[in-house]
Amino acid sequence: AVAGPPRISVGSKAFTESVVLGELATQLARDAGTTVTHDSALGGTQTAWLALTRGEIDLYPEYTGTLSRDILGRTEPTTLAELRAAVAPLGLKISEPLGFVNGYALGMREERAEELGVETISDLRAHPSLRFGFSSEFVPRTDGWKGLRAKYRLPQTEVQGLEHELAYRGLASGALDLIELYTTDAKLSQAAIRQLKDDAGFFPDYSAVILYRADLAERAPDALAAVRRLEGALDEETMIALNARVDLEGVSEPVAAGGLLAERFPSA
Ligand code: PBE
Repeated sequence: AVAGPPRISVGSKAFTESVVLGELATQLARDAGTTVTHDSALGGTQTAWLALTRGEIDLYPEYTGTLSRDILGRTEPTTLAELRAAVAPLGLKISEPLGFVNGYALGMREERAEELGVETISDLRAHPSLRFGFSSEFVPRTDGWKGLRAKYRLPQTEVQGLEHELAYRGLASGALDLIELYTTDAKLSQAAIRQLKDDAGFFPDYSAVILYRADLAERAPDALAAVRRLEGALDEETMIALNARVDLEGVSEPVAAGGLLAERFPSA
């Protein structure tokens, strides 16, 4: 075999935070002397997962709840150890948690929620004509609208699929009454939005982790060690601030990621 410098490929899903996390991993691995391509914003969860299992990418940022429910089809809460055992036969490993949770939640404009007296997801049952706007991946997911409407017996039928980036605008304009939030969305802090209480405990925990191919440990040990510096290194506040750099200030993901690394991970 030709022993060249190691090459790896990082993937990310098509939303701001995933691309930023992919960039953080990419730049850390590059600083460790690895040739890295970032296949950025590949698509939804299933697309990224398929690319990983096929070996088209070596790692991508994922969330424990997404892995458990959407990828592995689990219906009961799973521990990280159980998730690790489930992916090991596929030649995959899971990092330690990066340090923050980006969960799903349902949100309404504060004013509208107040006017209708909606505080919990159960309260939505009394308002069947509300217009919902969800990202297209959320609609069919068992940990998304599909499971939610069954669990809470929600009657709404006006459900529109849209890009998550456009959802907040729909709420603001009044075109939509309710959207699904990602709890680390930068736009959440900007608008007066009420996060409805998940009173039936429907949503699982969505801790951010790096999912990677087990053979990376032999193929590119330095890159893997560098990427794993992200473990425990990103708290919720840091992640929201990174998302804000991109979504509110218009900075590119590579620049936002590079800024954090320069500040927190100055290379030796
Ligand atoms: N989440 C919330 C979604 C998107 C944001 C982390 C649960 C996911 O990527 O699975």
